[in-house]
Amino acid sequence: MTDSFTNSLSFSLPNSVTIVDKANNYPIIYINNDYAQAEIAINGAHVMHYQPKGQAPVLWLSEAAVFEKGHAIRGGIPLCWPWFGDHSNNPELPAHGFARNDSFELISITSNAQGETLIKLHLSNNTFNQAYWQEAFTLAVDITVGETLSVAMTMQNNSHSELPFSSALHSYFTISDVDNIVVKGLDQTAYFDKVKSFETGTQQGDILIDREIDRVYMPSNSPVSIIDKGLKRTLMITKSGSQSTVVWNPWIDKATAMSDFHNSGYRTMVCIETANALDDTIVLGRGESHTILTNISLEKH
Ligand code: TA6
Repeated sequence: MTDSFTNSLSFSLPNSVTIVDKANNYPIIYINNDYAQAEIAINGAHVMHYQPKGQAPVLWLSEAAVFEKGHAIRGGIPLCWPWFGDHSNNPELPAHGFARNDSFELISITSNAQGETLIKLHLSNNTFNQAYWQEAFTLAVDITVGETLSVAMTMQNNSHSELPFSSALHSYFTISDVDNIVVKGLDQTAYFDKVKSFETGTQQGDILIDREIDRVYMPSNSPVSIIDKGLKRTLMITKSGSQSTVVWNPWIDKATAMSDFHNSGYRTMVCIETANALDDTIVLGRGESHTILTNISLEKH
């Protein structure tokens, strides 16, 4: 039986794709192609699961995640837009903007000649986001599920003046345990340490996760990798349209304080976020657009 959402589409789905409500009016795109299984919530255009064939899941998802409109899913790849972190002028506004909580329009789902699944979703001004942002915009999200997971977010300024946008593809990665991994690729990179009131520092060598870490590394446009001895694999994150990379693990106290973050979850996750954060804010003139892209792949040891 096809879901009512599927029946409402103006296009037919590839055989490797179904769409089913996970909760009331909360459709999820389920993909099972030759390369991987993946799950994408249409709400928030949120990739919540990506698991290459024969591998453990690549993206981490909290056991306490909440699936309801207006609440960001804890895990996967939340879209932080049109601002990253707290709003610079109004702390009342939702952290990380509204895109991750908003209802996107599903534009197309196709398979390419290589058997990858391509998903396109759009967001523009609506009654929900008008409360937070009154400027005209479009936000296009293009997701490719294959041997590599690719997520591209294209923001367009349709207003009559230039506008600043900060953003992040806030990727949560599954690891075997914080004791088993190192993060490579940011050696000698400057960072702002949000745990120490944005104190600056320079990364010395690989990053070990042995306490709360919340750092914005910049300028950072090189590949970052998570070497996981426990899962005997390396996760590789490459990107474009981004000069800042955020590394985050809440550790015990912050994880316990978040109701949608299961308490021991901090041990099996780390965020490596492809961002336009802090001084890497993008200023777009009238009609201009910018794309931020992250590519995620893995190598077995
Ligand atoms: O990207 C790291 C961060 O900005 C942390 O400071 C923490 O707030 C995290 O994002 C999660 O934010 P959220 O609003 O999803 O709980």
